[in-house]
Amino acid sequence: MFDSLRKKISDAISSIVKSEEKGEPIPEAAQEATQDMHGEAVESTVEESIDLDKDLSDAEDKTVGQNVETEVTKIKPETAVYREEKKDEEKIAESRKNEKIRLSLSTKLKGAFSKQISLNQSDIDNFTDELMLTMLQSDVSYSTTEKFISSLKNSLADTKFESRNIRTGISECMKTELEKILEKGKPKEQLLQIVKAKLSEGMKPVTIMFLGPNGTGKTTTMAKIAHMFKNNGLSSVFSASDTFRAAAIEQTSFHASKIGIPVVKGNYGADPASVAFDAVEFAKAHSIDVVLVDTAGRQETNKNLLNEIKKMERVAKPDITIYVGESTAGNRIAEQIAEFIKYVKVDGIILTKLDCDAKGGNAISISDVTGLPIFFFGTGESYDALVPFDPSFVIGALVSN
Ligand SMILES: Nc1nc2c(ncn2[C@@H]2O[C@H](COP(=O)(O)OP(=O)(O)OP(=O)(O)O)[C@@H](O)[C@H]2O)c(=O)[nH]1
Ligand SMILES: [Mg+2]
Repeated sequence: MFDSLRKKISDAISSIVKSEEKGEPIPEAAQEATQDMHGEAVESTVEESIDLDKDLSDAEDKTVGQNVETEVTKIKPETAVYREEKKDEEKIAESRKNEKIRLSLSTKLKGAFSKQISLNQSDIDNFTDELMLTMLQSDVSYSTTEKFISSLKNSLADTKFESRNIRTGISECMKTELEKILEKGKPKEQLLQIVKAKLSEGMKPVTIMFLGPNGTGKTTTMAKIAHMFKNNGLSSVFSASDTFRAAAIEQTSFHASKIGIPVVKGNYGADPASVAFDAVEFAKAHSIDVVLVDTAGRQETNKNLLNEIKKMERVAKPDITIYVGESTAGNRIAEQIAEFIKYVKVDGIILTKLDCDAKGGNAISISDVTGLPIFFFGTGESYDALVPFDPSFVIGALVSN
């Protein structure tokens, strides 16, 4: 589902942990430092620190009983640590085979002599510049990307990484920062629980209105929700309140008969708010638990249609209003929702078509920009193709170890 973004994030991490390092010229001062310590220049990759260890033990043997230079004396304790970890190193080296660290020279040197390293600012900048581009290309909005990158930079700068396991360390930092954003979109309660709670408080029927731009999947999603409610013992009625688009009423009726629930409909051109009002009355008269109100698609730029939905809100008095958007819609979606919210109160979001080459990034922006719960992802055209939103699912899908 999030294949594209996951691959790009993984590539971005791999740019810092890359399988084939392109040789970097070693500055003269650093060359002198390494020559002083080992008698010859070393390629300062982690993998080669095993050879470096050998060099160091040779150096120690040769210097026994002599007046050794302070620099050699200084690295003796670290050499002992490396010896103790030799077995672990071999296992890790085996698993990582050709993996070398493409980091700045100073970081590599630190990594060669210490179990833990900090990334220096240029490593962090290189990595986050690449990641920023990746996120923007993957439909995360600019403001969210900027905020994420800025806190990730702080987190990377504050973290000491296991020098043998930098990839995992960076992934963990990214997961934590993503979690902070996506947690905002995590529903405190699932839709079914919210409806059941309202019913148990005596609120019957519970009215749910679906709105959003054209063709996002509002009607299909409403049918999926009715199917889910039915499977959980709740009765529903559809309000065919898209009285505008050709065949919309027939589409709603078709779903109603397939699922086995009633539908209240008017004529094309009828006031959608009055159809919704009738549906609520029908539900009251027939002791139906939930009224599901379909609405015509509308763009966030059409003020007249946004005012129409405002009227529907006034007349039908929905208890829950759900914005249905496409996860394929790019990073504009967060701004679109923000525009709708100026006219109607939106309680939650469902993102459809996650199965259709969605890059996945806009779930991150939506959580960040709107702070609204994302109830579900739509993952196909069948009635059960509805997956509850779970930040850990998204994070796991995006950032692998
Ligand atoms: N693959 C896939 N298709 C979906 C999903 N949700 C809806 N669709 C399809 O998207 C198309 C439009 O769905 P509708 O439910 O008619 O969308 P709508 O928002 O009601 O459209 P309008 O009423 O015209 O604004 C249909 O072909 C649906 O089958 C989904 O999660 N995945
Ligand atoms: Mg529709």
